[in-house]
Amino acid sequence: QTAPFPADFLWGASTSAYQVEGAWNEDGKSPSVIDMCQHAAETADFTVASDHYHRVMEDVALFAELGLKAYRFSIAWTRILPGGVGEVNPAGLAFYERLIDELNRHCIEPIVTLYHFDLPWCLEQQGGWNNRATIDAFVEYASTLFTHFGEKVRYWLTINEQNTMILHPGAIGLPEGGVMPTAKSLWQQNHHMMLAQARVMALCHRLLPAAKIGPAINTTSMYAETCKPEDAIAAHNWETLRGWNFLDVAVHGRYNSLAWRYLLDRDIAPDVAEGDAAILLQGRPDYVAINYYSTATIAASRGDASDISARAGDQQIMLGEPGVYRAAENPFVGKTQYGWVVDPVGLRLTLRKTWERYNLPILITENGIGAPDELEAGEVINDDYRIDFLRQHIAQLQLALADGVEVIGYCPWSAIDVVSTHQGYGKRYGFIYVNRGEHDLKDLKRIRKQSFGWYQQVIASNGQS
Ligand code: BGP
Repeated sequence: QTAPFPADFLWGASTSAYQVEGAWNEDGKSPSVIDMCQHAAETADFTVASDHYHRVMEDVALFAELGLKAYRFSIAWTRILPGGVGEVNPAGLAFYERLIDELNRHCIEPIVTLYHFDLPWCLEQQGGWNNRATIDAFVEYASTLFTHFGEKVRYWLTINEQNTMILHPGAIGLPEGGVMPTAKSLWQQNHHMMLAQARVMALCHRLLPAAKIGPAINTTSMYAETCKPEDAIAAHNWETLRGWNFLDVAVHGRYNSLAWRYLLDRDIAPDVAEGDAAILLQGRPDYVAINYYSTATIAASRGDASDISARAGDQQIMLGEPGVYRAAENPFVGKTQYGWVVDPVGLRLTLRKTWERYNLPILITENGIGAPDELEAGEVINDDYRIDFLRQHIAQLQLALADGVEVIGYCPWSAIDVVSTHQGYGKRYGFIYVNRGEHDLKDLKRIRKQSFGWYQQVIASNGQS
């Protein structure tokens, strides 16, 4: 039994500023933490990326041809407030104004992420998210955007994948010479981001009553490896710690009690100042955004280092946590060539659980498959695997709609090829190919992949293709 997609369903696609724009030091932009990270020498860095900054009109024209109803992108804080706070950079505002105006002109709904991994480096040098002053800085930055773009943007996202930043900081990159922060420091940063998010949601509602704002977490369901009760407990623990913990604070304004216990038991709970509890209660999201790629399968911990799987370095791969869970294999799902579990049914399950838990509309802000994507003769990119992947996920999304889940949009990652967080251009996700190598920029030409024409049909038929 399936349900039709709502007439105003937001068929979209996603990118983030630092992965697509390039122009990393142009027109007054200051460096972000990403610009100061050490990147693997064999993969592309983020200085040029897909050169979207210089080709924004051409790219939006392609998004319009694709038929997008929505485009989810992030704004680079470092273009708007190069000092983190204080003076506004008119050139930064002007760039996003052009982008937003052009999207609106094509009736493409802009969905704006305020912050996608790229904290201004100057703030990082003052302690970054460990410093409570960064909360005020984020509110000031958000307020600048709400004031400037409030008339033109209806959908806002606060922080992209806060859980990835806290649980897998190494996957995004550590600033040059940086050491991995301690767990205590990471959970303190998390607390400050939670406070910042709550204040920004409240501010949005006050300044822009017609706008909608929500968090964007990498959410996924966890399966127990067996029907052994201890495996079920481990899966429940990890699902809570990795996902619900973050959304519960955003939606209910208080920490999840299981997660808080976990932090207390390990002496890594954040310091909470007087008044923080009230701040967390200030802002309630209008919707929940989820980035969904994979599920994970979890077994009871053995309580020692053998819990940690030998594979490392990928935020989507659950590695194990001694005393909490052990990562297990699932014989019923597939895998991408990067080892990411492919589980379309898991999307339906995750949507159902998220809906049941929060009863808020859900926007899917990322979903997709990374692959090398070969450019063949005649400028053909045959990415049938992407079509298969997305088709199967859309089918499950449609079943979730029939289950009664309110899903308002689907924005696969990514609208156009972007630099992968740590695997360069060897791993692409876009509907539009960008002709560049890891270090050889070639001509950066935009070429429609096979999936472009397919997704065009999906959108044109409102999900019937
Ligand atoms: C998400 C991030 C994105 C994006 C995507 C794919 O976690 O929000 O920024 O990059 O994953 O990941 P990757 O680039 O590591 O393949």
